Amino acid sequence: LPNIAGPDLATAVEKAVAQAPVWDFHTHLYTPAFGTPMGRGVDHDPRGLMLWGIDELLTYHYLIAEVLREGAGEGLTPQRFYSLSKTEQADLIWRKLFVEATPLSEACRGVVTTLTRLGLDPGETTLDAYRKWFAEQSPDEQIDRVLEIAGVEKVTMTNDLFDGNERERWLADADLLRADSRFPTVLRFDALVTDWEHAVPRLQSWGYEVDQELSPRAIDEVRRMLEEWIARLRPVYCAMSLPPTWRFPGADEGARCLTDAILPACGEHGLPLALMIGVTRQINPEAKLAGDTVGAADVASVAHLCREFPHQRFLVTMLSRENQHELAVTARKFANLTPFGCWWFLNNPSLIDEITRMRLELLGPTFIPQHSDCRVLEQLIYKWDHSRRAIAAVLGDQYAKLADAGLPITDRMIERDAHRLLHGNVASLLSR
Ligand code: REL
Ligand code: ZN
Repeated sequence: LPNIAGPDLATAVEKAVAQAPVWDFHTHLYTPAFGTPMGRGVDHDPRGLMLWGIDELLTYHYLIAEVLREGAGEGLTPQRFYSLSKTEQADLIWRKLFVEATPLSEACRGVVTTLTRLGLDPGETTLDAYRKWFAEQSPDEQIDRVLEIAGVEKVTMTNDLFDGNERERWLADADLLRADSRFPTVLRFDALVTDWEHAVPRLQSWGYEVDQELSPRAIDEVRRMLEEWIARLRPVYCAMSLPPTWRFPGADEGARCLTDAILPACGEHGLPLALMIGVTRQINPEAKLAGDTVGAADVASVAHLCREFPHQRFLVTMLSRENQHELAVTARKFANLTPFGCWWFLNNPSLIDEITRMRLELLGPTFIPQHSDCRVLEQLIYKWDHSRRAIAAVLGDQYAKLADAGLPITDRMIERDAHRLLHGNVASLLSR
């Protein structure tokens, strides 16, 4: 087999990574079956969960955080921003971040990439032309189009037990599960571990006999609830996001919920548990979804968990840059731990580059380099476009070093690794 070297090597890697189908491990995307606020040929549902189109793209909370900075000089406050209609918010964001300023940030550049790859001119001064184009699309066709452009095969959802809107939809429609096999489900339940106090009245209102003390009876009831929702959703894994203060072992009700109800349920059904650690919610509550921040968390807690539950698969992403090295080293110690993604504030090319290099050097191909965390369908286009480029650059450099070390690099190798990193590792972890 031919040995590829020099510029040909970089090109071959870029091509293989660009073409490998993606299994996106974590998103907040939905299908039209969950309702959608807009689109040709559907009943509009203002509370629908499937977000897509230009107004949603522009009112992404990453961009809200940015417009609150740009607009502060002319008196824009979070209260004032949120008092506007969605259309007005999008108009304001377009004007402040794209017309009156150069869209230099990663989240802004993402909108430019997305519009361009949809065949639209990203240089419009108003949103009229974009709105007209999106209004002509049907949500189903748009899903097909976006998955095709982005090269994404599976879009793993986040199905949150504590989201009342989504919960009602699952209870009302048993067929939701069969809606679209490209969108696997995930059972998410942060509050069981992070906020037991407020979880109790919610669970009680749903008919579970739980108490603040988390009595043995309450543990059984949490188990019963998890069993019911696992049966209803058939999730590919269970998930939680946790604050930087989270510690394991712990003595509080949340820690007991984890060890006595959640992990036994995962064990029973062979479900991996994903932990997203390091988010401090609402550091600036007025900014709402744009008001969450990052804090360095405790990797030793992850190690303890992996040691105490050796048969449980853990998929872990951490939000702070400071935790990345220790997490990768910990994964060398525990084969039941797989690091995934460059989450949220880490989803920037410079940080993806650094983190992916570190992981590749420490773990070889045994990790999941990226997930998109998209909230709006079309974001798949830019998140994967930008991430693929960053991953290809890192992989290309690593092959060049391997070639220098004396190993001929072949197309077969490159394709195998690109496929593994973008798809295969997720598929095999979720089907084990
Ligand atoms: O799943 C999560 O907890 C986070 O990814 C989200 O809460 C966050 O707002 C998301 O949009 C970040 O990318
Ligand atoms: Zn997320």
